[in-house]
Amino acid sequence: MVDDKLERIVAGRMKLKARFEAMMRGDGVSGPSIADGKPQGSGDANRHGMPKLPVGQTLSKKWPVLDLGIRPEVSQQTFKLEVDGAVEHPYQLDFAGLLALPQVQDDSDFHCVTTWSRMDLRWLGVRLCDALALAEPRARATHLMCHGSDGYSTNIALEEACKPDVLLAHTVDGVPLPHEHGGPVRVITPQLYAWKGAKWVCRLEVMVGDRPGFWEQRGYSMTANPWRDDRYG
Ligand SMILES: Nc1nc2c(c(=O)[nH]1)N[C@H]1C(S)=C(S)[C@@H](COP(=O)(O)O)O[C@H]1N2
Ligand SMILES: [Mo]
Repeated sequence: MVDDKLERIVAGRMKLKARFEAMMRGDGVSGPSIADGKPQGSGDANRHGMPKLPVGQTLSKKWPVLDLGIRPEVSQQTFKLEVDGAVEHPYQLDFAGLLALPQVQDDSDFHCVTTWSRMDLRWLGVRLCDALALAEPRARATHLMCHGSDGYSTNIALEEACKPDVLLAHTVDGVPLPHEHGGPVRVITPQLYAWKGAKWVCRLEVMVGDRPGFWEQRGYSMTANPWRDDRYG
């Protein structure tokens, strides 16, 4: 980790943090916030007395695989992530580049809109916010489209994308993220339904304004908050 890169991350993070804290407060400049200010249901340590499972969810001991049935040929050797769109500094990251960024371990839960939840997965990866900060999202940027190399896409608000438990994850429960679960690298969004986390992530497209991704075009919720049973429409 070279020092100037770290400085850029820290400076970028502080700028983004101030911006999205203001958005969460609903400062009247960026419009009303759709994000919750407090972490909800994100791993045992962060559950803050919330019920263990959001309404309508069932605990699953197994970890089902849910995707479009297309398994792209991507490995740690061929992994490439583009960060582009409404940013000052578009850039690319390979797997070594991802490992060179600050690594974060976090325990969190995984809620699928099809009603199963997996609890207390131990993830290792890079904060999505750090990866975005390096690109410096433009002042007018509001949302992010995450693309998977199977052609999948899903949209999230930047204030959700910048929550500290949203990771570009490469390791789960001590092992490299299995390919069927989106390895080598996927996004996880513990405070939103799991479809908001792109498996085999290959592109982070920063956007000015919102646009529906794959499931959102088919009637899934733009916001996807499990604690509000915010599944469809
Ligand atoms: N690239 C990609 N990411 C994806 C999907 C997909 O089809 N393609 N499915 C989503 C859905 S609907 C869910 S519930 C989770 C499932 O992740 P899992 O297969 O690891 O359980 O991945 C999400 N991310
Ligand atoms: Mo899902």
